[in-house]
Amino acid sequence: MEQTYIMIKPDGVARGLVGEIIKRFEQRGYQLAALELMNPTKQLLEEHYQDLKGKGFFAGLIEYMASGPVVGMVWVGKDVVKVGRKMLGETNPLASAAGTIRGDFCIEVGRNICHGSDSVESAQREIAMWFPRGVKVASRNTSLHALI
Ligand code: 3AN
Repeated sequence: MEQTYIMIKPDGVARGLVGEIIKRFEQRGYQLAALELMNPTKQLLEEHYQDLKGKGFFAGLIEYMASGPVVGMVWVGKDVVKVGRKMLGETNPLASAAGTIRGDFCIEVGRNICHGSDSVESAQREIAMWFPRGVKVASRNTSLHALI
């Protein structure tokens, strides 16, 4: 089953949006497979955002991400990478539709509440990086979701 890495950034945690974000993924029908509140090192954040190293906002992004605890999660289910990104909204919150997390809760690209893997390959890389001890997906009572 497909997995994705979703991270609630320091602003999302500070604003008390952890429960709201978990609720949306649960209600959609996805399964939570791992969750950790942590204070990531700059080294881990630089590795996570390695593709953005050349960008002018990179140093500020690392500072902000290291400024407080984040909540890292692995969510599992059908097409969860693509659908998870849709649920998050666009990178720029102002371009995000109402009903998405960014569209409902923020207006600044530099404070956009959450991260979601952008492909199945990135998800595998990010899950291995953030949950190095591995993730075990419990079998689920599928009768709840059998018709979905
Ligand atoms: P996404 O998080 O939607 O996949 P990326 O990977 O392009 O978007 O950017 C990663 C993070 O970098 C964003 N979530 C945002 O916090 C930050 N970021 C992206 N573009 C900008 C920008 N123009 N100015 C400031 N921060 C940015």
